[in-house]
Amino acid sequence: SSSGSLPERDAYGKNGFVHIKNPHLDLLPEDILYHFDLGTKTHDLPSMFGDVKHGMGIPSISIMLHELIKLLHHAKCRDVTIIRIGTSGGIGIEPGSVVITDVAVDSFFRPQFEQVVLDKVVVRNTELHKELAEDLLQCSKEIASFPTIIGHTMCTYDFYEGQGRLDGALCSFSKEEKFEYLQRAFTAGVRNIEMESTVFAAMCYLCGLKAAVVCVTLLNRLEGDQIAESHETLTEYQKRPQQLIAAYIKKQLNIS
Ligand code: R2B
Ligand code: URA
Repeated sequence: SSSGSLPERDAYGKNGFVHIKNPHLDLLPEDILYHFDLGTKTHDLPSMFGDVKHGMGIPSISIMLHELIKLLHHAKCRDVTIIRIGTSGGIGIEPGSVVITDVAVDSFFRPQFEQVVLDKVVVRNTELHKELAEDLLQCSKEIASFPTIIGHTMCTYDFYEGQGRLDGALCSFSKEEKFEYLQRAFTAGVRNIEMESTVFAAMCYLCGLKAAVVCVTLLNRLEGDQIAESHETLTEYQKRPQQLIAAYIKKQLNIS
């Protein structure tokens, strides 16, 4: 990759392998990952997980959620809270701001997700857990490290034309039309755009999971389309939702 010489890459070993900073680990005859119920002798971890890649967008997260929710069910987990964290494009807010979603909306700013089931369109609710969103906002005030707001999140099926970008391989609208659309989104209460929130909200709601969506904004879409901040800045931004959720979890567990 072009960012091979950046300091963050030092955390990784040669050939892209994850570097474990623990000299004792190599001396273990077997490493048992107790909480995952996996071990290096009992399981062929490279063949089980060596090709793990994370997808993007509604189809990827929906497949993952089907199986995660069934796993929670089979494991008889109770009172589960599930939080999607990630990146997004902001609308009219400072880059690096974190948006806690109150409702995920589609490209028409409708608070719904349309799932095609057989040959019918089933419309599902995309509201998120209000109290959880408020608790997360409160947490962000306590850590006070970066701007955080509650707002609507628009979920699209595409990163380029689907998010009104002028820099895709295809573009079938004018600059003026782009701004008019983003302006209307802002007026409708949309503060950021990403690609998973509607199906996430819909599935969690139907399955009775307390759910939140917390995404950092990498840019202000009223100012541009390209993600041009430095690798360092983007890495720092991406840590923000994790920092907020870590603070929330600590608070829930009463750890200071
Ligand atoms: C946010 O970032 C990704 C696109 O760059 C996508 O997964 C999303 O929702
Ligand atoms: N992710 C998106 O989906 N859009 C952006 O603009 C940035 C990150």
